[in-house]
Amino acid sequence: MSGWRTRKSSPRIIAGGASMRAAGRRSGFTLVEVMVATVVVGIGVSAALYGMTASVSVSNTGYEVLESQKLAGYIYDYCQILDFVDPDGEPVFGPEDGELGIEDYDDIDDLHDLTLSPPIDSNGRVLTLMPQWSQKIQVMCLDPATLQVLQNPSGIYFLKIEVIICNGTRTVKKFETILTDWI
Ligand SMILES: [Ca+2]
Ligand SMILES: [Ca+2]
Repeated sequence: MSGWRTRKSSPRIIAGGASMRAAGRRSGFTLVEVMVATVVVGIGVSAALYGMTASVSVSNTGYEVLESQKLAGYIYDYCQILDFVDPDGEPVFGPEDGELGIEDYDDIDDLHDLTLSPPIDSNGRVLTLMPQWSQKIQVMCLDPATLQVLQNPSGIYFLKIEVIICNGTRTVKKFETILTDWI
């Protein structure tokens, strides 16, 4: 009897062991399944990182445009406190004799071909916290009738002020405006 029990019990153990191994195969993962899952997760992480990078880039671009508008606005405001034509002596296009820097400039065309880095605010104060930014200024005289650039202006003319805002070596935005002393 005991031999019978032994023989009879043995298949149950074997069957049980086979059942456990089968269950182990069902609940585990094959190498291929693990590799596929790794690839899928990798693609998902890459997509998420790309989305974050694109978002940061757009955010930085928006910030730079706003900063450039502000810095260009400072130059146009600063022009409002300068004279249209030099008030002293014989006016020339560009700085007159003895005007060595922005602190000496008193008419708008003195700013021609000037690069300010760090930039200035609308009162001429240097923005020391923005050392990587710059304001590049070009001033042109325009014929009021044709708006063409005058090489040798005389009489009444408009002034076109071009301001290019750079962040480091990169140009962020270019601005233009036309000023007149008619009004
Ligand atoms: Ca001048
Ligand atoms: Ca001047």
